[in-house]
Amino acid sequence: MNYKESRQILEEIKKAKKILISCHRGPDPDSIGSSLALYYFLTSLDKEVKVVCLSDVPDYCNYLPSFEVIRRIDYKRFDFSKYDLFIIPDSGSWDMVVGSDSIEQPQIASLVIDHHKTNKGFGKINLIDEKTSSTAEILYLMFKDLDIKITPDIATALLTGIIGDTGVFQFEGVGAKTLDIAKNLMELGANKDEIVLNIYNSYDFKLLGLLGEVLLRMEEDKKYKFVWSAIPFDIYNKHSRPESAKEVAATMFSRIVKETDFGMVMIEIKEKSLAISLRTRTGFDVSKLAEALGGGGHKNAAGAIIEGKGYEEAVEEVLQVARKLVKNK
Ligand SMILES: [Mn+2]
Repeated sequence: MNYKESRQILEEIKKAKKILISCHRGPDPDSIGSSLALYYFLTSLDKEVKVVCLSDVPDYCNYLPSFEVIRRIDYKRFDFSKYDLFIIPDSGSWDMVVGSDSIEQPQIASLVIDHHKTNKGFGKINLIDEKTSSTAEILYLMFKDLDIKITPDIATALLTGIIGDTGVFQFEGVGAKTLDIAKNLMELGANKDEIVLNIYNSYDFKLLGLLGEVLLRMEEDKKYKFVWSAIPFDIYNKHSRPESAKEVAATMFSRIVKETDFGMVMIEIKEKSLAISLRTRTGFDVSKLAEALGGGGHKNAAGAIIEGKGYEEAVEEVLQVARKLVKNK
């Protein structure tokens, strides 16, 4: 057995008739792939399943079958009472699911399956393994525990999560175990080339203008060894506010400069709301920085949002917190 929780999770699933699955806000390939892998499995058991998300779902994962079942919902008005089980993959906190701490968790049984280091376990059952590359990898190990048949669709959804969360196996710490699972998923029918083409080589041309702005504004802090770039709302708005911009920019540009340890991309996504995306270059734990800024994530990739402060003030705060953390490291 990989996980002692696997059996318990299956028992909860067997008991339930109507199951709700939620992606996290601003869903990424791991969130979408893990949610759909669960959807394929649960519908094969004849469960009634609904997959929901707080945000718009980026269409780069639309090669996954039944992608269109994922519905954007407003959690403030959502009626949970119709469901008897709530499965939450890849969300490090309740806030990541609903976008606000002021919305209470519903009374129905919940399963939290996740690999975020900062996850404190907010479900009835929590399967949290921070040593895995992705939630998709946890699901693979859980399906193996339970002798669940991994169909080509499940394999493709799980490999989507792994490829998304490892930057195509690039990130530090991605090792033989993850590559072995990826190999198994390919043998089970996952199409690696289709996944990479759709996730990494299919950007909207309009996004390039904003990526150009990120590069032009990038600065290097030589003393504290990081790079950073900040985009105010008017520039973001001028480039039609692409939701994936900060993750794409952070992954592409913030971990490639020699003699730096990490990088930050900050985008003012609406007035007084600065979203920060962090990536490590050398293993500097950016989840600690994200936590110090009120966010969370992984050692390699993390994020936060500063709300209620003006642009200049928020950017200055991020820089100060980063410098202080490096100094005390
Ligand atoms: Mn993930």
